[in-house]
Amino acid sequence: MRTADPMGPTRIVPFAGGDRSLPSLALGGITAFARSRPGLGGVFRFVPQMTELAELESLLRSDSSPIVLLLSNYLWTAATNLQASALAAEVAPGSVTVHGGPHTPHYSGDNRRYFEMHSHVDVTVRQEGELTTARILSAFAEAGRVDASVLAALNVPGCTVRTPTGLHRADDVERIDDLSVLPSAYLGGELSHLTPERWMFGIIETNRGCPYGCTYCDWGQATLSRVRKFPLERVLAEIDWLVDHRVATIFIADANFGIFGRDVEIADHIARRRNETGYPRHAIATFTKNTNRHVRDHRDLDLGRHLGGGRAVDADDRSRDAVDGPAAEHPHRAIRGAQRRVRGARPTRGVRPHRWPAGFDGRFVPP
Ligand code: B12
Ligand code: SF4
Repeated sequence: MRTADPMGPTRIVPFAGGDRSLPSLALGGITAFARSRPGLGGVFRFVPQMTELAELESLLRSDSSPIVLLLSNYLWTAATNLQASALAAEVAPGSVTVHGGPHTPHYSGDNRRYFEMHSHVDVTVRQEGELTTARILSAFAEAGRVDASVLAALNVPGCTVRTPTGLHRADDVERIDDLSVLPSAYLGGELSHLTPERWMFGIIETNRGCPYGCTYCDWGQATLSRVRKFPLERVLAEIDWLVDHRVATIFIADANFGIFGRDVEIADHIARRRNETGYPRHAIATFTKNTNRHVRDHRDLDLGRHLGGGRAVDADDRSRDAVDGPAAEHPHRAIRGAQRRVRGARPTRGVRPHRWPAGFDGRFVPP
């Protein structure tokens, strides 16, 4: 049986591997929410988010009692996260590794192979992670032990769990309808220790979900879903936090920025703060495609200029070309066409190129 160290609270270790300049907003939100749940703060000790393997290794070697390792898998973190997961299993046996995020295979066949290939993966989580992680920790707290089988016995939604008798795949988790229940990772200080002024991006979500269902897309595992909004005051406060912490680029993670009228106010806020302070230096958004009423209606206001002085916003220029151009009936064809016209950017298949900092290879060394 996997049992937590009876001498002290079990450590919860959020890890997004590889690069300090790319902390995981997802994990920040997940730990902020878990901390806010009654009872969990007293039972577990939340270690600040880590991005480097060496840091995790020194934590594990200094105290090898079992941990709950939360891993946020994106294309750029997945390989290091697997190393981290293997390390925890080796150095701190009895730990439970929880893999979530868009790069964690969630179709059942792919998911099964993932477990087969990586014997140190204990739990995978599909879709939004806040409720599921809080439920996982509550289950451990109630059972009085850190043991993946507890999650299978309780059939915790959204999880696939390795048990001694095989994999247990629970049903999908319900979507979080009211996003105001989620505390902000930035405002709650979950990421402050990771030197924000050196981040490549400060990501903000103003809403979640996408009403469309392009087959190749896994936008936050929330395609074909109702778009849910974060409270406007929170969005503006997060922008202020990023500006005050001199984060160079704000990346709006929405699938369809501009779909709501209030998005003009958000863009305006970014531009106003930039004019006052010089930050953010850049803002990047992916604009609403098929329904671009607000982008078009507000062309006089120029959403691009609002987002930060026009020339700072490369994504917006492409998008305006896209909504103006004859190819506007298909967002991706339009965007590819626009790419050819904007700053000599080379067209790519299906994915918009960003203007990466010179030498960008997935890692970013701040100047
Ligand atoms: C910001 C972003 C980037 C930034 C990353 C900056 C950074 N600091 O991380 C940059 C610009 C670098 C980037 C690059 C790319 N990206 Co990108 N990006 C995004 C974006 C817009 C937001 C990600 C995000 O933070 N969202 C906010 C968080 C809160 O939401 P979330 O990720 O959905 O997380 C939830 C769940 O997944 C889950 N979860 C996440 N982690 C964990 C962990 C645990 C333990 C649990 C339980 C749950 C859990 O809970 C979270 C909260 O509910 C997403 C699209 C989107 N909106 O999700 C694409 C996305 C992640 N990117 C994608 C792609 C394809 C790319 C590129 C490959 C594109 C390209 N060809 O250049 C490159 C990769 C470059 C490289 N060299 O590695 C894909 C998927 C990639 C993948 N499998 O990881 C996405 C999903 C977009 C899509 N087309 O579907 N990207
Ligand atoms: S519109 Fe964009 S975000 Fe939505 S499903 Fe299609 S590609 Fe994904």
